[in-house]
Amino acid sequence: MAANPNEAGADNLTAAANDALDKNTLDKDTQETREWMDALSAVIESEGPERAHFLLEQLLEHARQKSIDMPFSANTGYVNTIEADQEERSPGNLEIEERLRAYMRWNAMAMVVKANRLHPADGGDLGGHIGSFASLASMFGAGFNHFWHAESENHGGDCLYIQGHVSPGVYARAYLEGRLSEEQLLNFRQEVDGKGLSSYPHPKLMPEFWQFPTVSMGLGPLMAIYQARFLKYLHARGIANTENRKVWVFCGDGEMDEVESMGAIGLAAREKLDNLVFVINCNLQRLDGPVRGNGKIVQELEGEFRGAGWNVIKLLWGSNWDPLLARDKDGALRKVMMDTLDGDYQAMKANDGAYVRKHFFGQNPKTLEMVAKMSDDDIWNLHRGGHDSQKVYAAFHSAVNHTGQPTVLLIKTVKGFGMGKIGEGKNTVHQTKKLTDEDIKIFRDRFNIPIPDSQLADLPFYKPAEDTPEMRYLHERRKASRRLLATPPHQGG
Ligand SMILES: Cc1ncc(C[n+]2csc(CCOP(=O)(O)OP(=O)(O)O)c2C)c(N)n1
Ligand SMILES: [Mg+2]
Repeated sequence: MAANPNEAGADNLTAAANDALDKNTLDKDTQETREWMDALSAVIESEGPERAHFLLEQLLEHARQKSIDMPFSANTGYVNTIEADQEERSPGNLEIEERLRAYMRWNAMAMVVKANRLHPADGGDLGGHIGSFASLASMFGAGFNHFWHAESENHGGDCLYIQGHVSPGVYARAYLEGRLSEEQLLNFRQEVDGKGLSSYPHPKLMPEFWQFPTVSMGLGPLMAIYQARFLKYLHARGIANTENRKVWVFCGDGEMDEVESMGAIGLAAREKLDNLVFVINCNLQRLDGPVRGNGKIVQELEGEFRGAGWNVIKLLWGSNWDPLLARDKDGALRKVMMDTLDGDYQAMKANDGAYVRKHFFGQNPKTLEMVAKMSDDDIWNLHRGGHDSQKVYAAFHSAVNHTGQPTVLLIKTVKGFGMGKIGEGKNTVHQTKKLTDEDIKIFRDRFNIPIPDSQLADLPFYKPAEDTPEMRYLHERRKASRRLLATPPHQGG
């Protein structure tokens, strides 16, 4: 028997498993433990994770039958649930989608900044938030372009519960589509004579646009569960064909702390509401600070939802992490990912590539070595999963095809993504509504918005000509939403 459990066969074990062995002072037979671990490693390597999962399920079931007391963890590693080689590929033109997204980011920002400039009588502090939509833009893009069904003769339409304070992003898309005018954008948050736009989704003020009111926070997730239940009821009773209709809910990670947000998740699982998709935008921040400085909100939510019986899909890391993870044979990188707490992740995003090298990869000589040939800029460009359109597409695809359970997508992003030093990962970003000329210039350059310096002071909205590939693509996607795929009834798609 090896005196130290880590002496023999250590290469076969992940760093986390070694760590677990180190901590396990109750281990009466380390050799036997290692044999079990080695056997599992061999199955994972030769037959893949699905087979390993199956065998573990069998063992657990067997143990349950034998009445063994089994503490159970509902958590998986701090990595993407969908393996890189299992991703469904997006059929879209990702380059065009990115450019369209850039215009929407610009117009959403301009709408909020102009509203505060134009209406100083309101204290120059009108609501509407730039940072939240900035973190969500890729998810809306995937939904509008590829998944959400508009109401049509073939389909009752999907139901969308949109996080209230990201309304500028939805208005920005509708503006490009020609469904809202510039005058309306200029009246954002000024509900004047029917010409303005409501701050938050408001079906009474804008009945042709919004389906459901979602502010105060917590109401969207709670109402959506009952909506999904009701759709199932209508179908089961033969009152309406709601078979293909989905209910999508967008919520903030801070919003999940409202008691209403998770108040009915047990019901959703019990009723097998596979017509329900929760998308939780885990930017790790709320109004003025971190959601969990000393913890991990994604892991916490994963445990709660899986414990309640939901299908959980985590999307944490963008595609350029894939080669690093593929090289992470002994799990050193995965362990750093798991050990780093949310407060530290936010400190990384509020700094730069050199800081990430030192404080993230520097936690272990092996991970530091992994990025030795990468520049600080390369390291900085290792994005979180929610900013990777391909991976967002794959996560949405997996969610809509899951049967028998509701699905929650836990998608990690950066609040204020692309806003640079004024926004990214800053505690103050939620309230950032006044940008200096220099900030605006940086924003324009970051997203290549074709507005010349001479016009920047006016902060014009931007819309490409109708015959450009971008606009043709946008209109084609909206039409497609009425045929088979994509887009909600009264909203931007
Ligand atoms: C019940 C309730 N309390 C407070 C607010 C004010 N409020 C609007 S957004 C926000 C923070 C939201 O944080 P999070 O849910 O993480 O969303 P994010 O903007 O980060 O996506 C707060 C406190 C509200 N709308 N509703
Ligand atoms: Mg948040």
